[in-house]
Amino acid sequence: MNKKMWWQNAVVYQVYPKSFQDSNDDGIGDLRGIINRLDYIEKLGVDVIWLNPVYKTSNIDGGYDISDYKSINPTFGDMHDFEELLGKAHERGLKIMMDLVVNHSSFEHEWFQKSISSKSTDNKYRDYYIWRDPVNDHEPNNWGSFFSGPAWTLDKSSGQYYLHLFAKEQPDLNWDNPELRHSIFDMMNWWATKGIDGFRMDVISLISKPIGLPDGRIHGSELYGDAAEIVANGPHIHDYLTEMNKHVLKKHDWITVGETIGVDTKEAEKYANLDGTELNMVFQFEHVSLDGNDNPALGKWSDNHVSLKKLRDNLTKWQKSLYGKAWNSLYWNNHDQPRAISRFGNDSEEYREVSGKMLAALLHFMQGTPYIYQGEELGMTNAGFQELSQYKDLESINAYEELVEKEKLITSQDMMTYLRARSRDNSRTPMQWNRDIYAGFSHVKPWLSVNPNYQAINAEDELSDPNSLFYFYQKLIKLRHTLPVITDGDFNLFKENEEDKEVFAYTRKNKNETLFVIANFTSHSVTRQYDVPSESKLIIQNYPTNDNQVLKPYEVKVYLYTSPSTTLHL
Ligand code: ISL
Ligand code: CA
Repeated sequence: MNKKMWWQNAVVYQVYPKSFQDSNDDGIGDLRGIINRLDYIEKLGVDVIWLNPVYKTSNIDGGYDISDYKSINPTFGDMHDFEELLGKAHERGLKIMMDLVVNHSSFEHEWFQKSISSKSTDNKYRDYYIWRDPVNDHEPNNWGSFFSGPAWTLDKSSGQYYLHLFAKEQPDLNWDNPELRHSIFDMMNWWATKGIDGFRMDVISLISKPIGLPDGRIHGSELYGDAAEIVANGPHIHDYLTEMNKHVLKKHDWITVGETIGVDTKEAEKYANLDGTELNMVFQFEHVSLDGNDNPALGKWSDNHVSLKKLRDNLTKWQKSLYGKAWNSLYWNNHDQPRAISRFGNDSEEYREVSGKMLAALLHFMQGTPYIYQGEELGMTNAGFQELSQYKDLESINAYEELVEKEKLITSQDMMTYLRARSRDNSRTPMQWNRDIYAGFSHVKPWLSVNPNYQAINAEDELSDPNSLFYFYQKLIKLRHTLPVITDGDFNLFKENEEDKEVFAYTRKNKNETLFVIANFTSHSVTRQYDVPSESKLIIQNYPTNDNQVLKPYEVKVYLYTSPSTTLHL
């Protein structure tokens, strides 16, 4: 694959339908709500909308527990609404990428209902899931679930355990069964006939389980073994994706991105190789795992701030390692991660907007396909919940029970602090459209509390302010669409930047163009001198004035140098 693919020049906007726009006043976002907001998404200028799951679901895990892959969650609408959304998006030149959740299904899925009904060898569905006999009256191995507790649940009637890396209502599918794999490929091709434009593949790095299902490592005082570590990038993962590519992906001009827990740059080179034999790109987790708790038993639960050096080293490694070999996806946050500004920037009134612009520019000038999570373009911040009862996400609720109540590893107060910093609900609060009650998301009380800061942070206000974060994102997207160097240039840190604790500065360079991206990561002014050719043009900045060598708090400046022989049409 040598020519540039359309998705290499695209920007994706992620919509979490439950929290985007409620159209029928039940407090829950829906497909009609998204249709009603297509103008807004089009105005931002993105190319693709990624929809988090919209399928029929048992609603245990925000739709990641699908009970029917071919029907729409009735709370969100029906298949006609979906087709209308797809049609209207296409009319505007917007593509739609769906979520594919096939590491597991819901326990209510027909396949699992048949699977659990009998362990007889005539029951072909038994082998669609992962069943094992007890070992010494216990679970078959020590794996813990991502959502606390063991990764195995006993089915009393058959005396066997089934595996669920996530909640017990999310049994893992057995990808070693060829018939299961083909059922999934058929379902994907069925969605292709509807005209969708691709898939984001949920925890796809976990589908090939290790032979013999060996115990995982136990970190610190943890109760269970680490399943993710031992399952990720299993023995047949690349065979299964190559097979999927042959039966499905290569037939369609799609965008595909694998959500790949446990993937390093070497593995990513396989998943997202530029020959196009597997997926287009992956979501890697390294840069959002650098600020975990120092106590390994607490994992992601912390309120640590990553140092600039660690973050820069990591992002630089991904930029350099994949260059010319595989394709990156670029993201600061999503429906599982806290809000970018609260985590990596500064969500105080004074610096929220300016730090949001700095983070946006830093990411959007890198190589890869950028993903904007709904509300990020407005500078939405973490939820700030004070009460445990405000949280709705099972990961947060279960973690509180396990770490505070059961294991007594930390105090309730500390856990509340960690939830405020890291809970997935931080990014799931309703989209802030305007200053009306419930931020214009709904006329009734939404399923999850609205962030009280919607009076200060909302789409309507930003659309009427030419200097808003919204228009800054719009400009970044336009620049990507106009300047080839953003898509194809190489990446280098400024040499003197490698140990810098305050500034992140890099270049992107192709034959004709060089970009110089310089960002102050701190809330104070700093002075730096970098060699930027004097003919360079300042193409974007987040302050009204430019003091050359002085970088104001969270200031970002991006210069473009064009070799004299070319003319640019900006
Ligand atoms: O965000 C996480 C880090 O702790 C995990 O909670 C998350 O479950 C993991 O990143 C996998 O995410 C995906 O699969 C889950 C689903 O709950 C997430 O929303 C989804 O993005 C199970 O389907
Ligand atoms: Ca609704």
